[in-house]
Amino acid sequence: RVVVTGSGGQIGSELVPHLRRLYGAEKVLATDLRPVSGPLAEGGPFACLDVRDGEAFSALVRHFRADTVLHLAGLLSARGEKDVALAWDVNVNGSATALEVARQEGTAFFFPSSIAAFGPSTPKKETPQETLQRPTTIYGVGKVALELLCDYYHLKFGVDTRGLRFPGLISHETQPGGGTTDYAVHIYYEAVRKGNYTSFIAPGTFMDMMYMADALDAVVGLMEADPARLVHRNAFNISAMSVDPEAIASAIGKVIPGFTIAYDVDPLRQAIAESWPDSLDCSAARKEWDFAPRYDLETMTREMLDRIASKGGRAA
Ligand code: VAH
Repeated sequence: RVVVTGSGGQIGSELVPHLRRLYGAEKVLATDLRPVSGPLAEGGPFACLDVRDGEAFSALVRHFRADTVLHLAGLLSARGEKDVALAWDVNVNGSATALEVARQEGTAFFFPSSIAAFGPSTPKKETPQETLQRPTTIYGVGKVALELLCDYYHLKFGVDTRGLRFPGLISHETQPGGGTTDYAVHIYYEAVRKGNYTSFIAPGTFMDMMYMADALDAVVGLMEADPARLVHRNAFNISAMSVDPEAIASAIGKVIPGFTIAYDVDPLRQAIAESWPDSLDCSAARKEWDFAPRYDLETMTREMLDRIASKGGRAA
């Protein structure tokens, strides 16, 4: 029985229905700071929750008899730079509260780390699973803090903590809000709507990306993995591709001939992108729990454009 925080976000809005299909709707309690509508609310149990409220959080987990907390609530990288105090309060205090609830209520705990947990002094190509982590965003600082705290809670209290360093996630259900990799989602919507896109990230800026379907499989694959195989826990490097705006534009052009890309670089998000790795080494995830993404740039592009076109180009 699973409690998911941040259920209305880019990952949560697809992970909750995915888990309900896998485990049964009544086994997955979706929570978010604000009420949600549609499938999330109608498809199974929902409750409002501010993850910083430990009392309310513990009560929800206890009454739902949860055995797992999947904690997704948080602010993304660019938004965090605009409100550092809020980013720290939600991403660190909120996540530390969630982890303490997991310890008190005896549940397993999933934490979403990110390629943002690395910084400019980290090796950029084939970034190792274990390496220097000196991120230069408040979002990244929070991710490293929680990676360390989750490993500590496992070591000290035996909490079954597990995490993934997500790359940029590309999806067609719910738009990400305030992320640096959001360009890689917007470009698909604009390609369907207008046949062109103006990117806020410069050509030649490579970042790890992955289709949302592979991210959902990775969460389930990790949480269901045999703990005896896990050498690492918080958090595994995972990625499906290392791309820049030009590569995505070229893949789109093969499906929508005449698609054009232009550039109007946003200095804030460009600087964040340049502080992150170009490509991750995902060998630990492959070895310890058989991580194997199914989508590459071409298959993801075809499916993204099909799904967005079938929605009439509207975001969720
Ligand atoms: C962001 N999409 O851009 C998130 C993610 C890897 C990037 O953490 O902030």
